[in-house]
Amino acid sequence: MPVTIALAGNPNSGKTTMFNALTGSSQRVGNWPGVTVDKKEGRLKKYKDVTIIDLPGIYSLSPYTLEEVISRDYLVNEKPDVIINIVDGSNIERNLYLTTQILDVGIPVVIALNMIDIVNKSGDIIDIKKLSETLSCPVIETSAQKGTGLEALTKKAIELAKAGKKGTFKRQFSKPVELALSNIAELIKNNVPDENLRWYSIKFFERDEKVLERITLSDVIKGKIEQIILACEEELDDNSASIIASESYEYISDVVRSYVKKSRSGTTLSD
Ligand code: GDP
Ligand code: K
Ligand code: MG
Repeated sequence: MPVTIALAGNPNSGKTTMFNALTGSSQRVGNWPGVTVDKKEGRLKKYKDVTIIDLPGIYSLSPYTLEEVISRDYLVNEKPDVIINIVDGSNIERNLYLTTQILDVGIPVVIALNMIDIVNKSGDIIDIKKLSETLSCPVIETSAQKGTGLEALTKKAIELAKAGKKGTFKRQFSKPVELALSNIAELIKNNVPDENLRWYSIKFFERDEKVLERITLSDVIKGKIEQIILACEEELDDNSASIIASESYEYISDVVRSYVKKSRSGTTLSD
């Protein structure tokens, strides 16, 4: 069975190094449709039927930059079988912002906790098991530069792709937001793919224009969604997109506080 793996991660997380290590000389560079951003594709070494797509380096899946739009369109519309999310372990808190958004999409994800050589040298300790449980996805320690962990990473990615199960991650937003999301989900569930329902509910809640353009809903439904959003905005006294962003940062900082122990000043593990 042919498998397509997408590599996604922040700039400087080691994506190019990882892509080169995984694909060797089998790379082809083209363009994403209609734009001049490079699209790199390759075959996984020793696996002729495994294609790896290198997505542009991004900090989030918001609709604001060309790179973000390319990445989200690819993940949501083209649907790779599995996503390898490269996380710079030495900058974990910043990198996890993109991770939560990738997990929301609903495609199976494996996290490559990269730069693990730097993490280990620094003496920081990341509780991989707890992190993996919390995010409901496998976390594999890698050093793209030294070539460690890559075999385990690709093995896990192929295994998930072949199992064909959708992601099960569901972070809890605050009660008013969860209520709004489930009401929105009820209204849009016949218009969007099942596996992406959570993603679309969040995007509708954020009034994400790119999504509003793509998914056709009746004016009545649109009006109902707007009422749901307005009620939540009134209750939380903030606009919907910034509610999602600030609750995301809170969630990530909780995760990091619980599962990452910094070696030096300012230990982040609570007590
Ligand atoms: P990209 O922007 O995500 O494509 O990142 P690059 O692959 O260009 O990597 C950024 C820098 O980090 C380069 O200098 C790499 O050699 C280095 N790098 C990548 N992966 C690792 C790793 O696992 N450990 C260490 N120590 N350095 C790495
Ligand atoms: K770079
Ligand atoms: Mg790069």
